[in-house]
Amino acid sequence: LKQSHFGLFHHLRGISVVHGDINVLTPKVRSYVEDKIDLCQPEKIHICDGTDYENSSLLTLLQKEGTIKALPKYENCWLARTNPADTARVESKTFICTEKKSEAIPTPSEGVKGSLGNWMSPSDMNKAVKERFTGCMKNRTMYVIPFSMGPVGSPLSKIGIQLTDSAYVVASMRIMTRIGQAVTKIMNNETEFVKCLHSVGTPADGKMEMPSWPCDPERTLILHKPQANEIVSYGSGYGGNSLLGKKCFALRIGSTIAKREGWLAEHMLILGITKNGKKRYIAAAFPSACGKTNLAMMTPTLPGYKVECVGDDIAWMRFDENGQLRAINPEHGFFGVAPGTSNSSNPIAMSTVFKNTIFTNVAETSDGGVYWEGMENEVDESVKITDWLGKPWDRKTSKTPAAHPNSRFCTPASQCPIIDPQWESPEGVPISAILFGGRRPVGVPLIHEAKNWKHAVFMGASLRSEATAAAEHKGKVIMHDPFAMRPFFGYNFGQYLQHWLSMETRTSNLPKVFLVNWFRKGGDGKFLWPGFGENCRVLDWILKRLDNEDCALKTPIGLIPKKESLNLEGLKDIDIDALFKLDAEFWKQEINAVEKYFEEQVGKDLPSEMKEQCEILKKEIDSM
Ligand code: GTP
Ligand code: SPV
Ligand code: MN
Repeated sequence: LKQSHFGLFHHLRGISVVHGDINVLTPKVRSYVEDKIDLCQPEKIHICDGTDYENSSLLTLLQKEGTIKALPKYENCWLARTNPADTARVESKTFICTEKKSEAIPTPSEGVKGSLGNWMSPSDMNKAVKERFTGCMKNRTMYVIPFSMGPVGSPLSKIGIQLTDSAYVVASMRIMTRIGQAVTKIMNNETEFVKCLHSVGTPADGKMEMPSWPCDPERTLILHKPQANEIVSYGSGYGGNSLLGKKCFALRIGSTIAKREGWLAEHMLILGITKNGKKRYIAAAFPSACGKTNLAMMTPTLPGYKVECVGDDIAWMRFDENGQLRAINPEHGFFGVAPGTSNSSNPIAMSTVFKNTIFTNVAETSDGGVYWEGMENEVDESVKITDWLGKPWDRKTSKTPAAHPNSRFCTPASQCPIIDPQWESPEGVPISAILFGGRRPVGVPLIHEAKNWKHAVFMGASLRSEATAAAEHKGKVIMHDPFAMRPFFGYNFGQYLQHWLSMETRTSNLPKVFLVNWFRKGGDGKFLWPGFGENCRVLDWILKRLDNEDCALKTPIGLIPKKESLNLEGLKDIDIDALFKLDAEFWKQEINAVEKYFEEQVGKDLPSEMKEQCEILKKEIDSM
């Protein structure tokens, strides 16, 4: 027998295993892999062990293929440029596959197009998979990535096996999740796992637009089969489309598991905040590109506060035996929006990302570094810039952005200087408050508190926000984005609401819930609130409320800070009246829009409590 670098040479279904040991795979995993080998017909198999040796050989390969280039200004940092047709999640090509359509999505009214997810039947799914995947890995390597969402071995964690033909995906999954030997070591044949199949694909005509970034945008499809704990993703190498542990597993499949098992899988950051030696944890749901990473890593401007980061995108939460809500961050890295990140807005991210990081679709500097909108003060004007498309770019004359608005850094969470000491705690951190938020240029105050749990669920359900570059939506329209989860529900949103409402029966210790809006604008079109580190002033008010301080004023829409209770010390030129102004006309329209949305989009699946909340609010607003 020949000896390879890591053990014995083996074959799976006649295909040679060029790296890793097939004996680490449980019989169930092995049979899943064999099935997909028959379908995809790869040239080679590579079983990921997660070692540094493996990672550096993959990075070398990616360089050779032109997918990434080194950024010599930093330590072990890389720049990837994608095919310009593959730069964000594609929500229109993302489907939940169940026997009955009503399990996956609510039934919209006659003539209305549903916007709470897409459904596909199992037979259509099989057909779509067959069409796209048959032979799709010819001349390519199939990588087998065993990974854990959550600390390896934690009772709250879940395991996945991702098969992919992209080394970029392997290198990114290694940062975003825990992969390799650590995971296979704790698996036995009883261990359940989520099946994740991914291929960047090959266009039907066989012509690859950009050989360094293979993809098939025309036929891209991201499928989820909750009943089988299965994900199938074809045609895209980008972020949430290809790093299947993230949105596909941790949110879409995760939310269906959570519903079954009685917990919550949410699009939320988790932060710890310490004031006068007392520490609390807060979870917050904002839609994509609306400030989670920034809040999770914020540097408080007020003295005496410390913020620490548990996670910046996803929270898995459940009530423990004492009725305390506890959360883990299932991820192991940050896939953060680059533009807007700077030493003034997010110094913590800036001190996290300049080692061991893969940057995607940012601009490049002539001294071997990176550049994006927001870094104007960090890069000398004499330095030449190449934009995300690889073209020369000039600060003064170029009309397009240097970095793609959805360009990202993919960086290990452990490098974050304020990573919370408890961030990998297997039991999770105790959550005292939940925040919802979005981009609302008009009408919505800086902060208000929910009156009770049903109102809190209503607040989440009626969340709206301006569209961003994180998906394919165009323009600055205000979109409904309930719970910041609209693109990520794994099952019928009506049942999701029911699940949230049912939390009231699980504990007598519910977290307090708030809605924040950093993005309200004045008549001059400028943000009324400085945001970023100054958001600690809003967190400070939340802490006061958690201590049951009498600092809240009742309004028709909820509780807002009493005069003087929001600490504005040292802040200049804040138009506090404009930040908190409640306009009856605006709120009438708002509640009407939400009511219409519920009726048209959720219909008979809407829990009656939501309708009741609409009625209560309408009455209160009428008395404004
Ligand atoms: P996803 O990773 O897509 O889920 O996004 P996210 O919610 O983590 O958003 P992120 O923190 O990356 O912020 C996105 C954009 O919003 C960046 O360009 C930020 O600079 C900007 N932003 C974040 N916080 C604030 C704030 O408090 N005020 C203002 N004005 N902008 C902010
Ligand atoms: C988001 O869009 O919410 C993200 C980026 O966090 S992605 O991984 O593409 O989903
Ligand atoms: Mn996100």
